[in-house]
Amino acid sequence: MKILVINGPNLNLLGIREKNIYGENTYEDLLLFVRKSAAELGLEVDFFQSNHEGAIIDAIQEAYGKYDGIVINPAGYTHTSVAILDALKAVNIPTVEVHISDIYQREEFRKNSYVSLAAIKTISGHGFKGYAEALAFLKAHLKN
Ligand code: CA2
Repeated sequence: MKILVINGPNLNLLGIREKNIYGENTYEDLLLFVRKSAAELGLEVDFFQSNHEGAIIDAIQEAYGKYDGIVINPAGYTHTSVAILDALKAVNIPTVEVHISDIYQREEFRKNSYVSLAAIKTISGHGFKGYAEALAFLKAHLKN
């Protein structure tokens, strides 16, 4: 099973600022953690990170026919992007949405997620572990 892990804007800066919200670990640490979790589950993973909405949409479109599942942390675009929602709906690849922080316990504007409308599950506030949980959920979902 092949899974594409997509991370949105500013997540490449993890571990640099806002450590109280997103933790001490860097984006490279996140990739190592997700790669290890995927190997333990017997899943193949590829990664994509971009600060640009259109590039994320291109990556979702290009995933069609190549990936069995998507794990996406759309970061700030979670709360604004109908276009990313539409792309996920268009390719119809089982998608789990992940947020490192708990978007429901922060500012009001973070409580709305457009991407949730296309996701089979949303995992929020579990830190990096949320990505491993997303992979396990996709594996179980794809087996059925
Ligand atoms: O909790 C999450 O994973 C978020 O998707 C992270 C986004 C935020 O806009 C969402 O509401 C929740 C922000 C990612 C920004 O990451 C930073 C990393 C280092 C320094 C500053 C921001």
